[in-house]
Amino acid sequence: MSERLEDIAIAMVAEGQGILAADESTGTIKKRFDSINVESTEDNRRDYREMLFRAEEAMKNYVSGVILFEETLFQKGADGTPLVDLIKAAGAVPGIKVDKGAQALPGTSVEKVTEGLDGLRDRLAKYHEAGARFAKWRAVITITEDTPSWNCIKANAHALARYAALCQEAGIVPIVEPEVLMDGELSSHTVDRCFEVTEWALKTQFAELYDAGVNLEGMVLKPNMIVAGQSCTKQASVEEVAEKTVRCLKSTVPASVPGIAFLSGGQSDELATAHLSAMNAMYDMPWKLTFSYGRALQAAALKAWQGKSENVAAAQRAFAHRAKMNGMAATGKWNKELEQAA
Ligand code: 5MM
Repeated sequence: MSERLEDIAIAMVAEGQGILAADESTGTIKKRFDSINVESTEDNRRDYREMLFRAEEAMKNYVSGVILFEETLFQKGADGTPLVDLIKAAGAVPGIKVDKGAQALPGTSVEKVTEGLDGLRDRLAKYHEAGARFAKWRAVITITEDTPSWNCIKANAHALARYAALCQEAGIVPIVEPEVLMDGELSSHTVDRCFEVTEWALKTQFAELYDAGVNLEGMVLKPNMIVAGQSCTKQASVEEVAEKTVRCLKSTVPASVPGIAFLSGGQSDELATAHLSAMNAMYDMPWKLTFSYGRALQAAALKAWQGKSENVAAAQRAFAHRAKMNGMAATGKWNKELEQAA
């Protein structure tokens, strides 16, 4: 693999492929395992993720990169093979979540700022040595009647830009993820409010990236789509989400960014696929538009697995199906009949 940042970024958004977000932190993976009554032990986490990375059909054809939690980057499979080697053998790029999570922003009751810059330069050197060639940092922006505040938008954009510059210095491609939340208790906002806030966050983000000297050709953006909040009574159609998302991105993301890989954010598996496919089918864009899904790629596989070795093949098939559907969406070729046929 070439070591130029630009080439790594292009490989991460290769035609018909996308990124598997398997970087659930300890608390989040516990929640996922609780939903199938599996205890979150180190071995169970290893078995689950090893199962995904050994799902050859999905990994070789539709997965360009995998975001790992630190534990997984240094973990070995049951037979002693480092999990990173499984990812590389499938032709995908290993990546690492480097943020230390979103913490309460002083002076507000709901807003958060993502932490983790202290000591990041040293950690990045260690991650590069272990094989990671891209990284991820996620900021969360909450919409309420009074938020987001400028303080929240600015603090998160600034931290993301400092993180991105440190990554590039270490030979690691930064995924920049400013997520405007669609789920949670405070999520009754309209699709237009999501547009307005996302546009604000992304405009601020690219100004900060410019100030920090980040090479836009050596990064990938991971944004939310423009959707109504989960508890809003008026949900937008697939076409409206596609139109508003592309319009928002065209007005904020420079053409020098090679690719945009969406988060799913709590959308159902099928809607996350349908939205991505509609954008790619309906619009010409200067960047690649693909997926970097966590829940929308893993939910079916997790449910099929149930923590049992006899379910591994079925879970891998479920993962391969979802990965294929999203791979097709990344070229605008998905349709509902493909789901039904499966
Ligand atoms: C896989 O989940 C990632 C880690 O979340 P925590 O730090 O909360 O454990 C998360 O950042 C994820 O990569 C993005 O939210 C995209 O995942 P979804 O499920 O929104 O597609």
